[in-house]
Amino acid sequence: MGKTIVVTGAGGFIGGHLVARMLERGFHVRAADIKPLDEWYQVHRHAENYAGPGTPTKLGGDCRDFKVCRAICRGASEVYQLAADMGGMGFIENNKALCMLSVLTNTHMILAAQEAGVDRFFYASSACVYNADKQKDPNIVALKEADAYPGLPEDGYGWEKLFSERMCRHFREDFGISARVARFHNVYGPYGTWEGGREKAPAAICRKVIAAKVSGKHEIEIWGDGTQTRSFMFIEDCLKGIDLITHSEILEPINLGSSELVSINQLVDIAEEIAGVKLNRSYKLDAPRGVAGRNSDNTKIRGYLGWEPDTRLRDGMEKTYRWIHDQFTAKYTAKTAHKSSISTFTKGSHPIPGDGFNPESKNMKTWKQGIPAGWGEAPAKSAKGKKAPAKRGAKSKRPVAKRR
Ligand code: NAD
Ligand code: GDC
Repeated sequence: MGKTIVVTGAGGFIGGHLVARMLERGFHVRAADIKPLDEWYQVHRHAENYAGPGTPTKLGGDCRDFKVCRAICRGASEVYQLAADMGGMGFIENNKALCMLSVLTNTHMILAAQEAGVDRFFYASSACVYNADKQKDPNIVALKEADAYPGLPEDGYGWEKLFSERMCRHFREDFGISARVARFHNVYGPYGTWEGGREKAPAAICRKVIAAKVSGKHEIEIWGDGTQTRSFMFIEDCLKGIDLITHSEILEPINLGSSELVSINQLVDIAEEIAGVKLNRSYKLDAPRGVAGRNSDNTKIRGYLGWEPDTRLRDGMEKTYRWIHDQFTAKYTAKTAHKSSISTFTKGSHPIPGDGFNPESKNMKTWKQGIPAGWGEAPAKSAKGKKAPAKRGAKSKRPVAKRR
């Protein structure tokens, strides 16, 4: 048996593809994800799968738990840290605390990888680390790596990524781990999130166009005014880039993204053309919108590798559309198609002055997701005469701010 490779977030979009790639190459793969196996986009039976509750391994796949990280990293040659609680703009704008909790996963994984003495540790960062002031114009100048500083990243998710990039750097400098970091720019393709609230624009637009076609109601709702610009990277390019960067001597965080800039209106044009329909467009201006413009400056990656992501958006979208179409028609009919667009996160959040709650947060009750599995509450019963320890989450006497 060859090398042992660890992929976390393996039940997700990029992780599922990466496990497939590693198995094709004959490696022994440990695949971990917090989700139960039946919710993974791709389950590879030849991998050693560590999944959420109710699935084969006793240990589970929650990488916030150091025990899990240690077990999956033992004896491994390479670790790909992709696990993160994340999604498209709808999710990350309204769930900043959950996004930030991913630092726990990143921290435990790099500690475990360091302890295991791995040859390579790959960390999936994001274009969301870039300074917001440099992304205020749809006709954006493409972002080069230095534009991450001075730090003003996407609130919540971007700070988590920037902090964790920095941690990789200091673990490398101080402890010698061979860490490599890529800043992914919006990745799309088959076997990823296409409904439910965490989906990103390429999948969301495909789904909306398919719903319009299937239902015969030729309308589409677009978040923002449609002039905002992005570049989108096809999954095959992402996988190639991960491989090249991991096995390179590139020590700094580097862009891994397409430089084909389009507006969201143009993205809709492409999906309509693939579907062979023309839809009436409406624009939801209070929806999560993110930055006005974002593109990847690929000077560095071309310089280092003589390569950059080059799949044409039209070609990648065709493959993505076909896959989502199959998923959609397996689940919805003409009568039920409208239900596919019911998402929990259709409103953008607003900065909160002072010390308040985010009134649009839909996950007020899920903060406990940050407590690693197995760190149960202290037993309620106590020895006779002794005061029982306070339960975690028990009501404190301290006054708490009221929800607005
Ligand atoms: P995804 O949401 O499809 O996959 C992430 C997976 O991580 C999910 O399956 C989730 O269940 C899992 N996860 C969350 N918390 C976990 C935990 N505590 N333990 C184990 N697993 C956990 O996302 P993706 O698109 O495949 O993204 C993979 C990585 O790439 C993430 O780190 C993400 O931040 C980064 N990234 C992605 C994009 C993109 O456009 N897809 C862009 C920039 C960065
Ligand atoms: O969600 P996203 O793909 O994330 O949105 C791109 C743009 O498309 C936004 O301006 C959004 O308002 C617009 N949009 C229009 N309609 C829709 O129906 C829709 N759904 C969605 N989701 N968007 C719509 C992403 C992050 C990722 C990741 C990458 C890195 O930001 O969400 O987590 O890190 O960036 O590049 P985007 O590109 O803003």
